[in-house]
Amino acid sequence: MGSPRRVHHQIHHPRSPPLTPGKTHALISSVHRRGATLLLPDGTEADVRIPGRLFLGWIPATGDRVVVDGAADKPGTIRLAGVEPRRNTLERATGDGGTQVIAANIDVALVFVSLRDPALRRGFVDRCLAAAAWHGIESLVAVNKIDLAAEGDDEVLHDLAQDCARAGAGCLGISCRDGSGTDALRRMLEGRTVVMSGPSGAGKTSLAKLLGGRDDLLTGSVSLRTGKGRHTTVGARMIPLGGGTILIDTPGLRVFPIDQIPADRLHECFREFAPHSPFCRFRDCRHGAEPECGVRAAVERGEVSSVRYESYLELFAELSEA
Ligand SMILES: Nc1nc2c(ncn2[C@@H]2O[C@H](COP(=O)(O)OP(=O)(O)OP(=O)(O)O)[C@@H](O)[C@H]2O)c(=O)[nH]1
Ligand SMILES: [Mg+2]
Ligand SMILES: [Zn+2]
Repeated sequence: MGSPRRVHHQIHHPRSPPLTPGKTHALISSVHRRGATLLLPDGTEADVRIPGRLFLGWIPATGDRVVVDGAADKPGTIRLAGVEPRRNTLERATGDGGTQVIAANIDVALVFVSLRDPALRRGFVDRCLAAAAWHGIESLVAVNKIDLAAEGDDEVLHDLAQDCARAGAGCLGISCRDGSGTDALRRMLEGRTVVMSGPSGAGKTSLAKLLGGRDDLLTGSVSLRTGKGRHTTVGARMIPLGGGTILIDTPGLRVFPIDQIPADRLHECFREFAPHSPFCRFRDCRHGAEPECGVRAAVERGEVSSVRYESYLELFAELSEA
C-alpha cells in the first residue's frame, strides 16, 4: 500500500481502481493536529493516530478512503493499515507557493445560491463551476428561495438552467421555506459525498437541517467533540446527513477556489467553449480580443451564453493578474 497518487491538473480524472477487497474501509471525516477522526461503515466515529513512517508523503485529508485493522466495536483497537488512491481533490493555494487539499473523493460540488436575499450572482456560480470542472468534480447548482420569485424570475431561472446544461452541470430551483424542489434535491444527493459553497444567507444551514444534518456542527466553529474529548479540526469535516448523503463542511470557504487554474487553461473549465475553439484563427487563442475567435462568434450567434462568456473574461483577467 503506497501513498495516494497525486491527482494532476487535468479536467477528466480517471476513476480510481476498486477498493481493496476483503478489508474494512473507513473515511477520514476530519483531520486534527495529532491524527484524524474516521467515519466507520456503521456510521460511528473513531480517532486514530497517523503513523507518518507508514504513509510517507501522504498528508491526510477529509474524504480520504483508508483501510483499517482492528475491531470497529472497540474503537481503541482501530489502526490505519493503508490509504486508497484519491479520485479527485478540491485544492487551494497556500500563499507560500504550495497547495493544500481541502477535501478528497467528492461526488458533487453543490453550488448553493439564492434567487433573492441575497440576489443571485451569476459570476459566483460560474466561478464555482470553473473550480469544480478544473478539479474533475461533477457540479449541481441549486437556487434556493424560489418562494420569493417575482416577475421576470422565471426567465432568470430558465436562462441559468440552459447555461448550466450547456456547461455540463445540473440545476434546480428549491425553497427550504415551502419545501418545493427539496425532495428532488434530496434524491440527487442520495448516497453521495457533497461539498457545498454558497454566499452568506443563501440558506446552507437551512438546507442541512432539512436534509437531516446535525446543524449544531454547521456553525463554522472549529472544534469537534469525539469519544476522546476535544480536538482542533484543521479544516473540512464530514457531516452525515440522512439517506447516506455526506456533507463536507468547509468552514471559512464560501466559494470554491480557482487559484489553481492557470489563466491560459481556464477555457478548459468552460466546457461549452470546446466545440467552437477549432474555429479560432489562432491555435493558442484564449478567446479574448483575438481576431476571428470561434468562441466569440458562437457568443454572437447565441450558441454560447454571453453571461458565461463575460464570467470567463472576468476570471481570465483575475487569473492573469495573479
Ligand atoms: N424566503 C425564504 N427564506 C429562506 C429560505 N431558506 C432559508 N431562508 C432564510 O434565509 C436566512 C438565511 O438562511 P441560513 O440557512 O442561515 O443561510 P446560510 O447560507 O447558512 O448563511 P451563513 O451561515 O451566513 O453562510 C434565514 O433567515 C432563513 O430562514 C427559503 O427557501 N425561502
Ligand atoms: Mg449557515
Ligand atoms: Zn478563440
